[in-house]
Amino acid sequence: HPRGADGRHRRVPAREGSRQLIDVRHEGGAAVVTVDRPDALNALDLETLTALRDQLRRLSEDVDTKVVVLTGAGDRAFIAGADIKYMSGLDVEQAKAWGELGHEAARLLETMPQPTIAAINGFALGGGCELALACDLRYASSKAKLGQPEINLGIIPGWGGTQRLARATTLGFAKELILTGRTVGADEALERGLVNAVTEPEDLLPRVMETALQLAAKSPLALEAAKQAINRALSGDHAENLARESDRFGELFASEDAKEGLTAFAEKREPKFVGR
Ligand code: DAK
Repeated sequence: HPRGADGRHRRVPAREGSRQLIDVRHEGGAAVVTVDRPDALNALDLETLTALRDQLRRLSEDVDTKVVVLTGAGDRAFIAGADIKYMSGLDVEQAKAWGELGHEAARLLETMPQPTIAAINGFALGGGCELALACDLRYASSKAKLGQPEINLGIIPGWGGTQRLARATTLGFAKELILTGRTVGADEALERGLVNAVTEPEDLLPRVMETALQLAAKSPLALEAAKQAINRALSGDHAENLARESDRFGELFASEDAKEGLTAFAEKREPKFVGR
């Protein structure tokens, strides 16, 4: 059993019973996914991360979900990281599998057809910062604290942090945060491009939902094409990526949505997109 025979680890599901560790609420085309382990500052253990991965996989295939919002329960944490108590019992093989599970969740956020938004309502540390980095957009409460403190545990970020933090900000800033383990407040995160915007804590969810519902009204085909094209921006061959952008641009002209969007403009009305 990947969680080991250690009774300390086995207590977790017993204490939490059959309570949902991942809450999914649908609101006008947006799915709000909440990691709900506030007593552990929403740290991800095996059950929680597996449930999160499963929900993200399901939502990525759900045509009625136009946008995915990721957040944490309570007012202290987005996700305080991978569960350190769970990780302390892992051997090398188990740690690799654990790394893959986190990568899968992050990769879903990064590549699912729908836009993904992290609503960072508190601590986003280690694996929590990494999942936020895998989202397309990041909004933070002024109380948020972000960072990759793994170095203080004698490990390194294992769910993409070494790559995505450098891509989202700069190589130098990523090295500073990952090598020193220093955490930053929301304002510094904003200054560095680690988050898109900062709000007062009580304004975070309304602000995120406003953006989510704006996105939900756009053509999902165009959003997906844009997301995929931008995902290539910092990797691969530039000329090839430009050629792909051209192809995708052209292909969209076969869609009802492109006809609708272009026609609605000419007719001075709001477009109504259908996802075809
Ligand atoms: N794991 C487990 N429990 C956690 C936790 C975490 N990451 N963060 C907080 N908690 C728990 C605390 O243990 C405490 O539980 P009880 O002791 O009450 O049972 C409860 O949440 C409240 O936390 P505190 O009492 O500590 O609250 P404070 O306000 O005093 O401090 C804090 C808040 C966020 C500063 C502190 O809790 C903290 O430093 N937490 C750890 C943050 C952290 O280091 N996060 C990074 C985790 S490492 C890999 C795969 C994945 C990863 C790496 C490699 N491979 C496969 C290679 C990912 C690594 C990480 O994410």
